[in-house]
Order: sequence, then C-alpha cells, then structure tokens
Amino acid sequence: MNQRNNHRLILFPLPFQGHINPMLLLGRILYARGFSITILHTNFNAPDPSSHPHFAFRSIADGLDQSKASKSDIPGLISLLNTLCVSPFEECLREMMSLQSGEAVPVACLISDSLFSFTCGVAERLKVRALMLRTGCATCLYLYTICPVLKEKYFPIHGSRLQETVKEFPPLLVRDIPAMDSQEPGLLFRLVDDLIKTIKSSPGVIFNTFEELEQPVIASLREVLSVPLFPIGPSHKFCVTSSSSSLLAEDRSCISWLDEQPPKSVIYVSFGSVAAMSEAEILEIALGLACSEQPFLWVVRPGSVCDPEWLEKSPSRFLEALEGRGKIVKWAPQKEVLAHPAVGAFWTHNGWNSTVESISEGVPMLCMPCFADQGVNARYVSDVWRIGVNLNGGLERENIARAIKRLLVEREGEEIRERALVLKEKASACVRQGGSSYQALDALVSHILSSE
Ligand code: U2F
Repeated sequence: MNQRNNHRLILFPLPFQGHINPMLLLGRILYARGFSITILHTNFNAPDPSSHPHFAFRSIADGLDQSKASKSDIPGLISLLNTLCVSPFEECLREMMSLQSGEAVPVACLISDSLFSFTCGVAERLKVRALMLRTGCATCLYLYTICPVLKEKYFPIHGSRLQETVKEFPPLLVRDIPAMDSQEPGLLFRLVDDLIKTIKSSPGVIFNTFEELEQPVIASLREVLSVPLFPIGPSHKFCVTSSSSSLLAEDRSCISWLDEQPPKSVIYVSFGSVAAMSEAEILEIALGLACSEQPFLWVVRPGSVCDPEWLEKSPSRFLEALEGRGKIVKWAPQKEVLAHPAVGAFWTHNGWNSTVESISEGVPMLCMPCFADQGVNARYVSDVWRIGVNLNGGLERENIARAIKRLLVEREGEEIRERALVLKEKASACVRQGGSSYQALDALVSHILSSE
C-alpha cells in the first residue's frame, strides 16, 4: 500500500478545525495512494505534526495579529488571511519548487482550500496546478453559483419572509440561505464571488460528499462549473486507522462513560468548532437536557461560552442530571463517539463534517444550524434525506426535551433511524472497491498524475 510514487502534493488548509480535518484526511488518503505529502500551514491554528509522522509540515508566517483577529467575524478573518498569506505563501511555494530546495520528491500539484482564493493566481505564476478542496456540500456550492439571483430576490432577509420557500431551490426556505455576520457589509457576497471564480478557473474540485447523497445537484454543478468534480466522501471511511487533527485535546473519558450507557440511549451534543452561545442559551440547553430525562454527552468547547464559570452557577436541577446521566467534556473524539453503540442521536449545528460523520454512522440528527451553509445542511437532513428533525420552535427547554424524546423514545425516531441506517449503508458501499467515491478517488489520482 505504501509504495511511494515519487510525486509530492502540497496541501494548504484554511486554518479552522472544520477545514483542517478534511484536508488532513485527504492527505492521509493520498499518502496511502503513494504520494508524499507536505502540509503548508499558517502560524494561526497550526496543526500538530506529531499526529501525522508521515507528512512534512512547513509553516508560512501569516503575520496575523491574533489579538486583533476577531473570531466572531469569520468572513473578516478569511478575507484578512487572503491578503496576509499571499507573499509568504508564494515565497514558500517558489522555494519548494526550486531545484535548490533539497526536497527529494518533486512537487506534482497543490491542493488548496477553495476559500483561499489567491492560491490559483500564485500557482499559475509558478506553473503548478492547484486543485481545490471544498469542505462544504455540493448543494451549497450550487447555491453559491446562483447567489446573484438569491441576493437580488431575497436580500436583505426580512423576518416576515423567513418561512417562505426559495422558489429557485425547494425545499429550501429563505431562512436557510447561507448568511454570516461580518463587520464589513457585503463581504460574504464578495467571498462567495471569489470562491466561484476560483473554482471555475481550477483544474478540479474535491468534495467530502458522495454521489448517492447529493445527486442530481452534483450533475447540475458539473454543468455549471465545467470543471472535473471528485466527490470522495465520506473521506474518513477510507482511512483504516484513526488519527486526530484536533486543535484541542480530546477528552477520552467520554468513551468509557459511553461504555456504561444502554445501546442507542445517549444524545450526543456538539456545535462544532466556531459557534458560540450566550449564557441564556447555554442555560436553556442545560435545562432542556435535564428535562429530556435521557443520558447526554455534551461538548462545551472553551470559548463557546461567554462565562467560563457557568457550570458552577448552573441550577441544581441540571447538576443533578450530571450525576451519572450526563457528561460534559471540552472536546470529544467525535468520530469515535458517533460510532459508539450507546449513541442514539446527535444534536448538531450541522457543520458539513459533523453532518457527514453522523450520516456515515447512521445516527439521527437534531438540527440547530447557526450560520453559513449549516441551514442548507440541516434542511437536507430533515426534509430531503429525512434522517433528522429541526429544532423548530426555538431554543427553549420544553421544546428541546420534546425534540430529544421524539428521536430517542418515540416511534418517529425509530423510523428516522431506519432511514439513517439505509443511508449509512450507501455511504459504506461508496468507499468500497467499485463504489462511486472509490472510483472518484481513482479518477482524482489519475487526474493528478496526468498533469505531468
Ligand atoms: C465550519 O464548521 P465547524 O468546524 O464548526 O463544524 P464541522 O464542519 O462539523 O467540523 C467540526 C470537526 O471537528 C470535530 C468533528 C468535525 O470533524 O468531528 N470535532 C471533534 O473532533 N470533537 C468535538 O468535540 C467537536 C468536533 C463551519 F462553521 C461550517 O459551517 C462548515 O460546514 C464547516 C466545513 O466547511 O466548517
């Protein structure tokens, strides 16, 4: 399996957890196909090389003043990185491609996160091909291609229209259209515009999705973009061994806690690596979990809560629920948690990685999208694939408890689980030899090698 093919790939992830994970997974997959892998990364949110001993790591000095980088303005941060990284990235890539660089294996291709829109231009100047990794779903990218129409017709989004169906793309509702706060008005539209231009001029786009999940949209996207698309998901299912690219330490005590719980009884709660909650929201979640009377495993990430002392101030009812029935960790080995037989449902923000990981294990979802593509992902989970429910009615304790019981206790939950298991089987089949993602991976490898 590990016969080297004398080609080096340079992978350049956007420095956020939800982008680092799929890029490093892609590196592992392509390493197993014989490529040498170099991860080029920013100093900001740098991945830990010790978890990936087979990869080479090189950092570029992004010059980001972390104290000034607003983590609540993600579009602003992405835009800033797109400015700060250009010169150090070009310098580093040039050095790696020069004969003097001392790299034993020549560079065959660059694979960049598609939100780094400047990499295409640099690659063109240095005459290296730059494939793009898109870390969201294909459906969302398709929506971005019709962004001018949506902008014209639905923006600014008014409360009265939130429940309206998007006529150009049912069953999406206006509330699901990707949006994200930024201090600079219109910045999200500019980023989307850059993203589509970058992708259209690239030699190919890789996705962590699979044909059976997102057809016919993948076909429409192929037509609109006119570039080769490689849906190779669920990518983590190509890797036999697990290895973490977490920026936070995983608390493995939750696995032994899960071992003690009855099968399919636990609601796993995690809202990803970016979303933050107000104190009032956290309290409502805590009381909703307490009222649900079901076991729960809850990830409360440092930085996702305004007041780090919130647990000490929690009402006694919640603390009682923690006596054996609940477990809180700062960061979990999520893929392992979702694969655990005790987990019966996943309350998620529907970041694309979490959505795919849940689908791969056949775990029904309670959807609570926060921003960006998450509304689209959640709508597909609840209305298209019908493997979860939306937290309609808002973040309110009785409502939360009711939704959890719908999934874990009631007949409706069983039907949802049956559909989720059918989709899980499709996800497993597509990474097996001859499956759609397996073929897409073969095609990707040939595509990379044909660039010579
Ligand atoms: C952004 O999403 P997030 O990073 O907030 O969420 P995910 O896409 O679900 O990715 C989170 C990853 O972190 C892992 C989890 C996922 O691979 O398994 N993880 C973990 O290991 N332990 C934990 O306790 C919690 C999570 C963005 F906000 C979304 O809108 C995008 O869809 C996404 C991809 O572009 O990036």
